[in-house]
Order: sequence, then C-alpha cells, then structure tokens
Amino acid sequence: MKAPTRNRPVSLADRQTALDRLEAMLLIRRFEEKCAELYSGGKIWGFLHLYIGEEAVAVGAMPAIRPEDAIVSTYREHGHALARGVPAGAIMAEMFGKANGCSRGRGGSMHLFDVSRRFYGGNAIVGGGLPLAVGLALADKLQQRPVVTVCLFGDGAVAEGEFHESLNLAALWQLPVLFLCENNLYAMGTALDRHQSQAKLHLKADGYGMEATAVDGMDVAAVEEEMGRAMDYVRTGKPLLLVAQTYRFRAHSMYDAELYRSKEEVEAWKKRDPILLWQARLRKLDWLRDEDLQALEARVAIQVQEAVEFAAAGAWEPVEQLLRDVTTPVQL
Ligand SMILES: Cc1ncc(C[n+]2csc(CCOP(=O)(O)OP(=O)(O)O)c2C)c(N)n1
Repeated sequence: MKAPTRNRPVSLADRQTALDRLEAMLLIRRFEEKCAELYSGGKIWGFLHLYIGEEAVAVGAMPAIRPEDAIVSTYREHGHALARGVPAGAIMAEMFGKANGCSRGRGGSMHLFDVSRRFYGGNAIVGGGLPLAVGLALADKLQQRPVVTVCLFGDGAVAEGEFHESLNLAALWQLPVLFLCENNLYAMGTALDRHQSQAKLHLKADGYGMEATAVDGMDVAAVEEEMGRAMDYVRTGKPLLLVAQTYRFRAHSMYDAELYRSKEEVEAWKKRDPILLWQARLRKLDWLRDEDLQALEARVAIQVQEAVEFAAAGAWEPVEQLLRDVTTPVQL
C-alpha cells in the first residue's frame, strides 16, 4: 500500500492515551460479560453475539475514523458501537427491547443504529453491510462530501457474492470505502480453511485492482497504526481492504456447543488476549500499576451498572405504536 506517511499520535504516544485504549477495551469486555449474565437471566432476548477477544480491532480502528465518516457493521457490533461513542445505556436498553434503546427497542442486539454518529447498523445478514457501505460512499462522493465509509465484516462474509460485487464496484468507481475484515477464523462452525481456497483474505483484493493490507488484530497499537495509514490512503479517494487477524473467545452466539474447535486452541489464543497483552506492555513501561487498573475497572463497572439501570428504567413501546415506521406515508 503506497499510503502517505506522517507522524500520528498512536496508542503509545503518551501514558494517558495508552490508558484510554485500555479503558475502552475493558468497557467492551465488562459490558458484554454483563450482557451474557443478563441473557441467562432472561433480561436480554433474541440473539446475542459477543465480541469478547476482538476488542483491539474496534478500539484500535476508531481513532482514525472521524465523526463525519460513516460506519457499517455486523451483528457482532456491541464493541463497534461502544467504541464509536454510542452511549452504553442506549445500547443496553436496545438489548432489553426498550423504547429508550438506540433503535427504540425494535432492533435488539443485532441492529444497533445511531444516525447522529453515522453508525449505520447492526446488520444481521452476513455480507449485507458491504453493498450498503458502497451505496453510502457513492452518495457521499456524488455529493462531494470529503468523508470515508468504514465497513466492518467477518471472514464468513468473504464467501458471499456481496463481498465480491462490493469490492468490484468500489474499485471500479473509486469509492472511499475501507473494507475492514475481522478475521476470527470461524463463520459459525465453519473454519476459514474449510470454505476458502485462498485463506489469506487480503490477497482477494488484487482480483479487483484494489490495494490491501493485513494486521495483527490482537495488538491495539498495531491496529491503530495500520488503520491510520489505511484511512490516509482511502481519504485520497480509493477503496482498500484491511484484514485484522483476531479470535473470538466465546461461542458464536449464546447457543453453540463449540464442537468445531478444541479447548486447547481457544486457550492458546487466550494467551494473546488483547487486553492482557496491552496491560503487560503498559506495565513494562511502568505506565500501569495495580492501583491504576483497579481505578479503571471501577470506572468501567460504574458505566456498566448505569447502563443496566438506564435500560431497566426504560419504558416498553406501546402496542399501538408498533406499526409506526414500518411504512412511510407517500405524498402523491
Ligand atoms: C446471508 C446469511 N447467511 C447465513 C446467515 C447465518 N449466519 C449468521 S452468523 C454466520 C457466520 C458469519 O461468520 P463471520 O462473517 O465470519 O462473522 P463472525 O460471526 O465470525 O463475527 C452465519 C452463517 C446469515 N445471518 N446471513
């Protein structure tokens, strides 16, 4: 990738930035642990796909994404939404199905949406976000808005026709889309090398004349650096594919016996837990002591608790409102 080079403040630029990255990852982890608990307790319904293990991708990616840029995500998007700044309370309330949720309780876990932050879902269809991202970028380009669309998707989406059609059109029309693939090696129970003849996913961009790059998705600083370079390149008006190698520590969703991978494999990846790796790095720099970690954990715990209280206090949408927004009145 021939991206312009420039010095940018990255996660390790100073102690406070480094601690901020740790806090952002901890918030996602603790928020989702609480979600799992609330799901078992019957407070959260429907599907629930946890991002635990993948936090460094969302947290490393976000600093390079400007407020005016657009984000399109998947059903494993709690971490993306939190890192983007969607309030934790509005996300939790959405999972409770309450009217104070970010999608007014109509979407649930898989359909978080916040147009004020240009966060366009939360899409349940595998690969479904890619054409939406191309459409958003086309609209921005035609209206000469100098912004980028970031499209997050999993390795499973690469098997969909929409991936290929979207990369082709984005390259053909030179659209500013950053395709950010979170390769966690599994699409539900199917391992990547069981469905792709070319498992080095970044190489697929070449077939569309598109630049591509890959990064260690367990290292928040590496993601931030690569993402910064990638976004600089896309801001010149060209698409790019960035593949982050990551791993989910939990089951695909809440119902999954995980028969497709061994406990040893999961344990081996947990040794590369992005939060523990980051803590170890900061401790080595003497930027993190036990009391700092305790203070961060305490702050995060309060945020999670407040999110639960906000969700619990929310109202249910009245039944007579349920058809609202299902159709839009047409003015003839
Ligand atoms: C078009 C479509 N086919 C199948 C499904 C069922 N499905 C839900 S998640 C999933 C796996 C997707 O894996 P990946 O894209 O790698 O994302 P991950 O779950 O690993 O984050 C499948 C097949 C779906 N939601 N949409």
